[in-house]
Amino acid sequence: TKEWFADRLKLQKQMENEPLFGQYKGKNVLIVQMEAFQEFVIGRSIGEEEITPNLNKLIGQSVYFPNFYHQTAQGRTSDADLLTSCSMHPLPTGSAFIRFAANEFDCAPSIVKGDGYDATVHHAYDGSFWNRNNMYRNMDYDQFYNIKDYTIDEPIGWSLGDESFFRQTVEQLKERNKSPFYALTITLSSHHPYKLPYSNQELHVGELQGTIMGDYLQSTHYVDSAVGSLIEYLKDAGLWEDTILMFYGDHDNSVYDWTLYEQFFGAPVSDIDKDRIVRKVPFFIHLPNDEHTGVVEKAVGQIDTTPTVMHLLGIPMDGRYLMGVSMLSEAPKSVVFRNGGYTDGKFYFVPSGNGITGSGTCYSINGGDAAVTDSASCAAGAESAKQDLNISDRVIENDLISTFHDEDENEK
Ligand code: GP9
Repeated sequence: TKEWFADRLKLQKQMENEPLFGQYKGKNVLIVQMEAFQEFVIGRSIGEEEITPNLNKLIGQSVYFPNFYHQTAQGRTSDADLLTSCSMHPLPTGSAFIRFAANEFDCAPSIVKGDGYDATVHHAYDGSFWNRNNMYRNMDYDQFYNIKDYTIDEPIGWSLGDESFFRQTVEQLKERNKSPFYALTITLSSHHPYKLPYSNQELHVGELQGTIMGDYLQSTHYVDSAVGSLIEYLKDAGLWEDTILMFYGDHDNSVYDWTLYEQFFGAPVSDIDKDRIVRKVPFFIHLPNDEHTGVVEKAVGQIDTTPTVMHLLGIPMDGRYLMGVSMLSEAPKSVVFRNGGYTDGKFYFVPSGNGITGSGTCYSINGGDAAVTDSASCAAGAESAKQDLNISDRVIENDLISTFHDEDENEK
């Protein structure tokens, strides 16, 4: 298992010789994990209205990854957090946040703190949900701002509307007055069942009005306007030009009535497209002064998020046990899904049944098009996906990162 990480480190180290490495050393990092926010709404309109006008504009000023996949399983939002912050796969059953919160992980907050960062996490809900109180303490955050730290002055859905959540979060960061900071913010307003108060339903969804898809589009439109406000709050606080801002969706929206998608797209959806729509969430990075804009088509996943942060901040990954590779690096790597499927951008493998047998359908991908191809083309990739998942499970279930750290310490 440790040899696997030694091999992975070779791939991870490639970023150290690439031009972006350390270009944003010492900048603040603000990460926005958006609840159930899927890629298919980005850049789309309904009637004459853009669903996500603020994100669309910001994406044009950012590095955007349209082929970014969520890799979550039963632990849903907590899996997204584990994948992005700690660069490990979710468990086959349950949530690592609940089952293994006492284990050692190399998560982003503990890494950046070694470089002098103040690390906080912000989520306007009960701190015990997904066992966050315990897990965040273990992840070494300096503070977890939860429901108790927010005034519920905009009641939406489960708790506080994202608009007010962002305003109060920026106030919290201002009040801390620590520089540089690393902050993870987890939104909630677009949580299932997506029912917004009537006064917040600003989109005209036509025939989808009154359906779960119509409600979902309304809620993503609301989140988008909250993001527009977040940008203004950051500018007003004088933080905009000193902050790397990252956005990603945590998981799919659990709307599986495909007739509603077909109604929305105005076209039939094939089986492979269904798989891809469910797994794709947006990911983009806004860099200070709108630097380095563009669309990066490569296939990347949530597990690659913390290595990407390290790439920009110039923090080497030696002695750390992370499974991802920077999305900004040229190093080749595929995206592995918990069901044993994977994609490397050229092929996309959908396992059949429970994924244990290794059989399934192999598709060759050409931009938006996908065609069934010879299963041999996916055999090596599927085998390697299985290995990655086994390694991750073995590490988490046996607290192996703690053992690795002890061994490394003894070897010094
Ligand atoms: C609750 C929130 C929702 O705190 O993060 O989690 P989910 O139900 O989407 O996993």
